[in-house]
Amino acid sequence: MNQPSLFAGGTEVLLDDASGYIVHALDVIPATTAAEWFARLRDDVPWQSDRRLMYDREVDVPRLRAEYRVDSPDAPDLLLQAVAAARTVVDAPYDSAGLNYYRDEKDSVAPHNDKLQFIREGEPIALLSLGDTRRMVIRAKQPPRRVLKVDMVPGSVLVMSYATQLHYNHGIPKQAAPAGPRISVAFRVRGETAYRS
Ligand SMILES: O=C(O)CCC(=O)C(=O)O
Repeated sequence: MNQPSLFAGGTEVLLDDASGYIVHALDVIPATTAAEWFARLRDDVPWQSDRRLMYDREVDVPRLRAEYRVDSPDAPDLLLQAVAAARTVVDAPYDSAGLNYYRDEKDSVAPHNDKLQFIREGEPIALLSLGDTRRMVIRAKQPPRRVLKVDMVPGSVLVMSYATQLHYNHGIPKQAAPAGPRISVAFRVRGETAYRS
């Protein structure tokens, strides 16, 4: 398993025990770069609005999404730079970038764990944050249901080990306070697993 290296910009270890590790590395890219990447992704990505079944109704997924491969030199240059930045924190052979676009405080992602059938066993997930800060809530599945709250500041990379997906759910709740737009780029190692979750 890849263990995160110490990173000069400041690394907070939020969890490191038998249930896995979660590390938040700040200032992985400079603020000016984070702002530039945010604007380019917002303007250039063909964002998709998805629908999902909720009880007996179809509803909009409350954020926009896109997905790219990043294991080929043909991948968008910005995402190749972004995956290189994430790999300074944890050197996993990332091949997939899942992008989420939260337009305002009403957009969210419900508590979930990543679908492990679509991630190579043992490989960590790395989340690069761009745009406005949103709070992630990470909650243990078992009592006493420990809760971690992480302010996902632009330019940071949050690394969650594979094992944490068995023991914790994570989500970005809607919030009452106004929020500007945010983009997250979730790097995963899909390997030979089915590509799209
Ligand atoms: O936006 C984030 O930082 C979290 C995204 C997420 O949980 C996911 O893509 O599965």
